[in-house]
Amino acid sequence: MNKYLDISPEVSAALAAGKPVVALESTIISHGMPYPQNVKTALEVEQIIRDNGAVPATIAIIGGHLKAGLTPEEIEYFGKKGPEIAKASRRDLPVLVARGQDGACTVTTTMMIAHMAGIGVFATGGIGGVHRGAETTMDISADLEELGQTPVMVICAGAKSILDLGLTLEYLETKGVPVIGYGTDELPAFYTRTSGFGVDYRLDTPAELAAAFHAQRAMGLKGGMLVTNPIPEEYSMDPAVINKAIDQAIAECQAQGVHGKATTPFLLARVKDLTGGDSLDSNIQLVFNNARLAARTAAELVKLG
Ligand code: PSU
Ligand code: MN
Repeated sequence: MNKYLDISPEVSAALAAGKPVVALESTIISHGMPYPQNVKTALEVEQIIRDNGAVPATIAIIGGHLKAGLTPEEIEYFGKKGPEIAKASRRDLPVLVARGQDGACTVTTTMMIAHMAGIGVFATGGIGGVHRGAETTMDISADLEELGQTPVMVICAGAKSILDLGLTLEYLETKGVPVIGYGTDELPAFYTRTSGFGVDYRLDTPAELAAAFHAQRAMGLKGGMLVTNPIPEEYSMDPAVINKAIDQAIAECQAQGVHGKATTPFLLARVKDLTGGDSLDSNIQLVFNNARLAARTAAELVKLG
């Protein structure tokens, strides 16, 4: 175990006892939602995981330590500081850790730290992917590379159409990442249940998800698994409304020359502002939905040894 890894006593005890644990990211707290909804949501997500029989492990970098399992005070700190906390992807870890700084973990770094800690299942909202226009900008999220090399199951609500969903699926195919639809044959597009793109496999129960991931790990295959769980019908949004906001956000992003790690947070914030509170509400509900599924899947996974 590396000396920078710091697993909370509760998470450490759960892992040692073979109990189910679910990892959660912290970029969604610091960069993905406004304060105080971010803190309220993060704490509720942890409660939902407990209510469904697993232990939550929110993952972040604090003072240069890779933390698996935060206290409510630490979650409040990440929520309140918001974007002042560096968004930490794989390339940021060495310098942040060496300097003893804080970092909000993206899907990439949450997968890395979850794996270091021995946690196999991770719930979030949406993943990064191949951006629209990537054929000239080369903006492809490190999340896709991580899915190609780190054995963690990521349960999300699909990807937002701020991305090129077709190219994102092509990239995942190249990297050998199974894309699973939970109860659906179609890739969900975060705010909406459909996208027009098919997934690789449809699985219908937490036990089936656990069995597939168990087989992947037992074969020693490197790489993760992407489970896409459609937003509950009652919270899904009108595709015309959301797509209009996304198109406008992308146009503003290009006009303002936003690039690099700032692109995704910029687009997410603009889409939220342009659609009022509706998209934030949907965003919160889909994270709850993913947390429930992750806890149940982690509970099935521990039965397989
Ligand atoms: N997409 C979302 N919500 C998010 C993110 C992406 O719908 O909160 C965050 C996640 O932390 C993800 C990161 O890992 O943005 C991807 O950033 P980038 O595109 O810069 O790799
Ligand atoms: Mn990028």
